[in-house]
Amino acid sequence: MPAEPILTAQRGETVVITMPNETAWPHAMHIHGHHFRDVAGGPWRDTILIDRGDTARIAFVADNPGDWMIHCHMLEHQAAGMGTWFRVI
Ligand SMILES: [Cu+2]
Repeated sequence: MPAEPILTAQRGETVVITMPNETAWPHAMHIHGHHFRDVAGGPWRDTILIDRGDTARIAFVADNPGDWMIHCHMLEHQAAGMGTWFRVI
């Protein structure tokens, strides 16, 4: 886990995260503490499956103060390092 968050958001700020999958495998990216939507539309989620070669662009309102993980929900991928975190202050 990195020592520093990938982003720090003010409470109430809208956060957009772009997640390109440049690997050879799909990844089920999961965010703690918040629900998000694909910016293209669709339901509220806490996990989004990103196929190889695809890019997900998600948005949410950072309304839950704390330190929150973003990681692949395929736990062998997380164990291999596919995890990071963000902060809401
Ligand atoms: Cu993965």
